[in-house]
Amino acid sequence: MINIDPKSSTIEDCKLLTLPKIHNPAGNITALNGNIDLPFDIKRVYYLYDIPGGEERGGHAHKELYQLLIAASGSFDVILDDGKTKKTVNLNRPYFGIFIVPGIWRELVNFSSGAICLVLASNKYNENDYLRIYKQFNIFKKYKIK
Ligand code: T46
Repeated sequence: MINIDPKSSTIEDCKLLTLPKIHNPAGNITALNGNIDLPFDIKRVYYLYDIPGGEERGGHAHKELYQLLIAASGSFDVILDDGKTKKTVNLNRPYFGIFIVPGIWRELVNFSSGAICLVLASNKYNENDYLRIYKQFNIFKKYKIK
């Protein structure tokens, strides 16, 4: 299990992963095994769908949670922010996933019609794990970017 200090994590710790694809003329399959195809054990799966045009999701950071975000259908942009630097990752294929470490502010924007954001997460839902106010996120990071 990966272990990154959330107070000093940076956007460089977040990686765009190319996921294994089992090709089949009748339709492809991607199978994800925790701690094998992604660097954490999967404790929770959730997905965002029926997202109205122009809506944005996210707008928070996690203190301990590791996640893999996949555009299971359609496309959207993930803006990653470590308090010092930002980068935008476009997800538009079900065989790409953005691995997000704790201590990273994220915003999900530009959802296409019918987009589905599939999330594999390292822990069960815990509202105390969220930093939902940007100022509190900055205090949490204490600007200790490595
Ligand atoms: C993230 C992005 C990509 C639960 O009760 N259980 C859950 O497992 C989740 C994920 C959410 N909820 C409740 C909490 C809120 O009352 O569902 C409501 C909406 O959650 P939130 O405002 O956090 O939704 P998003 O789309 O802004 O964020 C979600 C995840 O919370 C977050 O971890 O990274 O998707």
